[in-house]
Amino acid sequence: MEVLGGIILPLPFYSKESLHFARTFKFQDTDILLVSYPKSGTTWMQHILSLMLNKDFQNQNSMPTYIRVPFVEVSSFKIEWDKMPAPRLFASHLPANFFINLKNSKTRVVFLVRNPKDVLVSYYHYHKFAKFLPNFNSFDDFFHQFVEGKVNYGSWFNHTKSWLDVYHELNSFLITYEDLFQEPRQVIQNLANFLGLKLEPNDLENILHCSSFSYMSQNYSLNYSSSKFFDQSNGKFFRKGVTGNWKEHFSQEQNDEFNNIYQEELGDVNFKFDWSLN
Ligand code: PPS
Repeated sequence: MEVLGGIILPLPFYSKESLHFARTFKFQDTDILLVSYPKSGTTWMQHILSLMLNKDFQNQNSMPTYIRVPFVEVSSFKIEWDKMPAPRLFASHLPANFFINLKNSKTRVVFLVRNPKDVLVSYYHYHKFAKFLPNFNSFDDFFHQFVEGKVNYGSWFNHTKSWLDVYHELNSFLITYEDLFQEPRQVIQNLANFLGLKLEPNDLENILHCSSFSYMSQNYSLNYSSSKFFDQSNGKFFRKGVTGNWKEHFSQEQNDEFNNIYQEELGDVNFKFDWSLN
């Protein structure tokens, strides 16, 4: 693990240069940027966005999401950004302070957030599965690293506050994993309205079908089941895909500790999320 730009990042994918590239990225008004903390449903939203923009379902379903919606900060992809056709679609897990020049653009920013307790649990399992991330002795060890922000991409709290701070100054749209899970049809329609896209009823049905957990988890091109970066005997990328799984992991003590930290960190934030912390 390396600390780059003030946050911990796993080295094979990032470098000082790649973070500099992200910081100085020249956004175009037609760009669409998906921002999320890891394990918030990013892959799900990458797939939905690319299905919405490119109606060629056959092609979209046979290409990994990280190719169709690349991460701005990942150096291992050699992408000719200038040659991408508009609207360019890309993603980032970085906090908002990396993207100060976004404020001067009309770039559409889709901000995806998930209940941090479920993020923590998903991340914990991901550490067992991803070969490039360290292993933890116990869930409790990981729990403390997470709440202290000592994990890949830093603190969930800082990340979320950073985007909430600038949210109203950007051309942005906030989606929660919980809403998408509860009402995918409505959320996808609202997202299409934000992006100025007209979805025919048939397109909407196709998007709903192809972005379902069962479809994505069984699709060889999407599910990372052959990736050398993952220990396939130790988990699955498409693990559970539900809300509230934290209840099967958190002890009462951990829950109380988390709620206190959440209150300290986000108590003053004037934003009400629709997830349940109890
Ligand atoms: S990453 O590695 O940061 O890009 O991970 P990310 O894609 O953000 O998050 C992975 C979690 O999202 C769940 N997921 C889904 N849930 C419901 N429906 C669909 N279609 C879907 N696709 C991905 C995935 O299962 C991970 O959550 P957990 O809780 O571990 O299952």
